[in-house]
Amino acid sequence: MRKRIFSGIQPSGKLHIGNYLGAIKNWIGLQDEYDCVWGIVDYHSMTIPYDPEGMEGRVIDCAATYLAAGLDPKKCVLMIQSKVKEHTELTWILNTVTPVSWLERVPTFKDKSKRFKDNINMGLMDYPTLMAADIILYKAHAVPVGEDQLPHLELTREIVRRFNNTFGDLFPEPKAIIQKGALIRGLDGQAKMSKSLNNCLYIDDTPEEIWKKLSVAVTDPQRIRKTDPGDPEVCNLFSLHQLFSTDEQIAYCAEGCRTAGIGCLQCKKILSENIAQELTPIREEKQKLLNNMSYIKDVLTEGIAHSQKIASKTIEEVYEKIGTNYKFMK
Ligand code: AQP
Repeated sequence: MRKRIFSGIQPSGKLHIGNYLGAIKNWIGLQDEYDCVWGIVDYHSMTIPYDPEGMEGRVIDCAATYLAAGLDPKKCVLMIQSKVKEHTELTWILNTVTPVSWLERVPTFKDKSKRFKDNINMGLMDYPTLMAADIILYKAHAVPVGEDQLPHLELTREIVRRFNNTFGDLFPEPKAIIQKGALIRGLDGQAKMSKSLNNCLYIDDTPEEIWKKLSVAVTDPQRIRKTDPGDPEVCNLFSLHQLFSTDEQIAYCAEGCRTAGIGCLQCKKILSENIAQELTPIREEKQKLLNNMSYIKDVLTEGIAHSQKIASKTIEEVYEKIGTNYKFMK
């Protein structure tokens, strides 16, 4: 029996290279080793203000991006969270063992409460409990996550411990799989790249758009003129070079930056070409997929049916543990 993994992305906008490098690209490498369930976690995306009319389009876009980037439905399961009702049902049950104080201290809740002052809703606070339900519904042993999601996963582990201690052992404590690209900063070099911040390079961006954004992106703030030597270690774009460029190009840019041998624009040009080279086939494949909606529908229908089977079995076990498997009703 292969170990199971669950992870997902919320369809809160177009997916960016943080989602690609911190999640999808790593998931591709895990498909052969683990029994993988990849979700489009639409209920998570309702925790900040959103456009209901655009939800369907964003879900389709997310599915097409997963497939175009290389997630293979012959090797993994692709599903939509809201279509397997046990995700929210289990969330309620987990809510009863999750102290409010655990949720109040989550960094994302603190950050988003500041950013969305007019909409500090219960869902925003309860996001990690829904995430815990997403994962343990499939009894996942591991979760590939970016660094930003680590506090959430730690909370999942605490919730699992609480549940198992209260009702008896049922769920494994999922471990984090942290891989390359664990934290991609926005092009302003400040916060992490986020769909809800205007700081993204999207997986869909054309070579022209990539160049337009990179040409004005923040580098080493101390390097004002081309003749100033810079420090690649503090340059946000250098960290992207390490994920997109060859060893020779990385060495060339690092040396050129330190000695002021090359300017930031030269360095950005190399990076821009490499990113475009990696993203263009994905963008083109995605376009083809979007013209073949019946295929996307079939993949998701099959994935949802598969997920449903696992979820139904787990929730029956949960009923048994929590005392709601009423024999007199049988
Ligand atoms: N900047 C990032 N660097 C590395 N990994 C990232 N991930 C997201 N942003 C980065 C990884 O993508 C997966 C799912 O992310 P998500 O979109 O569901 O949630 P999010 O992190 O809240 O994404 P955004 O873009 O910040 O969305 P908004 O702005 O709508 O809240 C996770 O594995 C995550 O680590």
